[in-house]
Order: sequence, then C-alpha cells, then structure tokens
Amino acid sequence: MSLRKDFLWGGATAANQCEGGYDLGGRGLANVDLIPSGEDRRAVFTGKMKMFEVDQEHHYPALEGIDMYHHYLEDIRLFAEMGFKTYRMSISWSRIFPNGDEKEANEAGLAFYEKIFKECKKYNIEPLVTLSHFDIPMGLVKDYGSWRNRKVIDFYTNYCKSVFTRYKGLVKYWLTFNEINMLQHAPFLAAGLYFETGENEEQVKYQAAHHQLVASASVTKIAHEIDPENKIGCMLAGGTNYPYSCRPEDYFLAIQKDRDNYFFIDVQARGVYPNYALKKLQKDGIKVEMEPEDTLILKENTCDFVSFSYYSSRVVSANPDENEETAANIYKSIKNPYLESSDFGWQIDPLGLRASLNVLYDRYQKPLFIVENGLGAYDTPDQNGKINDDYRIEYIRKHIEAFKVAVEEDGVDLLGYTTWGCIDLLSATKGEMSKRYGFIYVDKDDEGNGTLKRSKKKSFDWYKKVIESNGELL
Ligand code: BGP
Repeated sequence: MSLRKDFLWGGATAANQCEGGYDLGGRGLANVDLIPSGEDRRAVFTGKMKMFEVDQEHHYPALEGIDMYHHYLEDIRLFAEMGFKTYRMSISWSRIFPNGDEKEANEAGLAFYEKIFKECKKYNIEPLVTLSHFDIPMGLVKDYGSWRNRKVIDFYTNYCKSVFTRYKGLVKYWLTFNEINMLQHAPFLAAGLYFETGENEEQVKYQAAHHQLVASASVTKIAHEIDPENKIGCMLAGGTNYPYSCRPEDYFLAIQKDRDNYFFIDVQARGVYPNYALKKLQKDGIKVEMEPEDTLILKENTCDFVSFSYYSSRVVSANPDENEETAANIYKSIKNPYLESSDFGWQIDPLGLRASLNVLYDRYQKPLFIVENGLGAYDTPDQNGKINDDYRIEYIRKHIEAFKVAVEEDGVDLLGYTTWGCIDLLSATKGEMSKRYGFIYVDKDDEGNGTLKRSKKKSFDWYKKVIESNGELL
C-alpha cells in the first residue's frame, strides 16, 4: 500500500494567527484578539487574567496578523504554485456573528470567505476548514461566560449552519474544534474560559468540554443533512506520552496522561463517555450537567475522520526528581535524553509520529489526517535575502518518511498532510513572528514592523517537488 493517489498535501493556518482586519467588514472582537504578546500572555490564555477590551498598555499581535485579510489572493496563488491539493484555514466566528448571539449572519463576513473558497477552487485546492480555531466571539464570553453556558451550543450551531449552507459545494472537509483537548491546558485561548478566584476550575472545564462535545456532534448531524458530501473531523493536539523509565508507575502514568487527551476524541469518535472518564469525574467530585438527549446526539453523530497536530512526543515520570522540563507546545514535557530539540526546545521525534498514527488508528479505526506538523525556527536571510531553511526541510522530510512507513508498512489509513504555518504567521504560544514555520517568508518582526512582503524560502521549491511526486522525491 502506498499513499493514496488523491492524498491531500497542503499547509495549514488559522484566522487568529494570520488574518488581521480585526475590525473590518463588521467583524466583532474575539477572545484571541485580546491575548497580548509578552509577559501577560500565559496568564491570559490560561484564564487567570481577565482581559475584555483592547488597551494601550499591551501589544495584541492578532489584530493585524500577517494581514492575510488583504493578501489572500497573493497567498493562495503561492500555495497553488507549490501544488497544494488542500489548504487548511479557519473561519473567524466573530466575522460571521460579530457578537455571537445575533439571529442573522453578517453578510460581509460570509462574502469574504466565499471569495477565499472560490479562489481555492480556481486552483483545485480543497479547503479544509476549522470552524473554531481557538476562537469565540467576545460577546459570548462577556454576556454568557463562554462554553460554560449551554446556550453557546445553540449559537455555535447557528453559526455552523450558516456557513455549511452558504459554502455548500465549495467546502466539504470541516473540523469542529482545533485541538479540542487544549481546553484543559489553555482554557481562555481554546474555549474563552476565565476563572473567578476560588472557582472549581476542573468543574468549569469539564462542563464546557461537554458543551463542546455536544455542539460538535450536533453540527456533524447538520453538516450531513445539508450536504451528504460533507466530512467532519475531530482534532486532537497529538503526541503520545512516553514513560520516563520502564518502572510500572511511569508506564501507568503515561496511560493516564494519554487518556486526559484522548477523552475528547474517545467521545467524538466512539460516541460515548469512556468508563475511565466517568469514574474520574465521580472520584474528583465533578458533576457534569447533561440533558437527556445528549447521549443519543453523541452516539449517533460521531466524526468521519480523526485529525491531529503532531510536533513532538512527550515524557512523563512518576518520580518527582525526574523533572527536567522542556517546552512542548502549550504545556510542558519532561526532557527526553534521546531526542534533539528545536530552537524553541520542542523535541524532534519523527518515529513518534509513526507511533501516534498507529495508536490512533488502532484506537478509532477511522481515517486519519495530520493537519499540523512543522518546525518553528529562527530564520535568518543570507546576503541575497534568501532563507536557506535546510533544517526545516530535514524536519519535514523525516516526518513524511515516518508517516509513509505508517501507511505502507502498518496499514494506517491517512487522508492527507498539512504542514503548520505554510506561510509565516504568529506563534500561538508566544504571539510573536520570529518563531517561523513557513515555506513563505513574511517580512514582519515581533514588534509589528515590516513591509509584509512575501518571499519564497528554499523549502518552497522542495515541498513543491514532494507534492508533485506524491511524496516519492524527498
Ligand atoms: C498548535 C496550534 C496552532 C499553532 C501550533 C504551533 O497548538 O493549533 O495554532 O500555533 O500549535 O504552536 P506555536 O505557534 O506556538 O509554535
């Protein structure tokens, strides 16, 4: 078995990290607009610090992004030149429903994405659209407490119904929530949740998670009704947990940590709360309020495919002395002595991608889609202004080799691969430009200065050949 003939090669972005135009076309403010760069960033995205308005003291990088709002024609043309078969992007919810609770969608917002999807179609690029990539209208955060409130299910459903209807025939691949398990680690970023002092955070998070899970299943049903061609995916922040040693305690802790992440996907892909989760909630005294119809909605509307991001594996240890930590996406991991790290301390583990594909396929038996993978690095132009990013080529090449073996030797069913940040964009963890992932360089720095000019890096031509040869020329 080799890669499918129609394997979906491409790249991925998210509105809040590249779009900008935050107050144009009638768009309302979103949670992600209000996450500043700098010292306060982590406190805000974990929900410990409340920020409800744009103020003078902070720099909010998402307000401008890389101004794709005005550059999308040029950007999509460059993606087409690389031969993209798919382009993963997200719709900014508050562009369609500025406050979140309106009855009617904002026409200017709908028209904006229609132009993007039509542009993709022109080049035979299949859009893969995330309905909520770390975003929710601030109106729903302020007036309803975000996903802790059951009413938000209806607002999200209404939003999804509007876009499924409007883009019927233009879009068929959808993801309901980006990295849904990030709700546990970055609740304001992932779900617009903030906490009052003394509040039981776990209780709030699991209640909000339940609402997202029901919302995800409900819109899966609607998407299929509107167009049976629609394919709806769930999306996991992936990366298996390795035990630090072969001590049974370490191995069991790794199982438990994996379950914290798989919980969401277990519900979305299998349609029921797993026993381990029900027992954990009971043990921790968490009471999730559910309506009688929820069980059936979840059961009858599981996802069509399982997508995930993969940057690295993680390590856990039951021994508190073994705790030399390293950055690994939004939450940390113990350092793995067998792996090298990126400029930002994220450990590099291509075999871990093959492992994740196997674990996920064994667990769910659904088609998989790698929707984020890539190397965030500092790029320095040479004397001619060119970025020779051999390190990025090397990283991506090794990960492609790993997923090809998972398909060819292990029999995993893989729909496609979209590298993260195919064009340089803002980092989610840092809110800065200098952590770059792209095949396309964007002239902009961490303070927001630059011409926004786009230029091709060395990896641009390399990835083009990879796609042309369906992964044979690496
Ligand atoms: C994932 C997010 C992306 C992206 C990526 C890389 O968690 O889904 O939005 O940003 O991580 O993270 P960073 O940008 O911090 O390097």
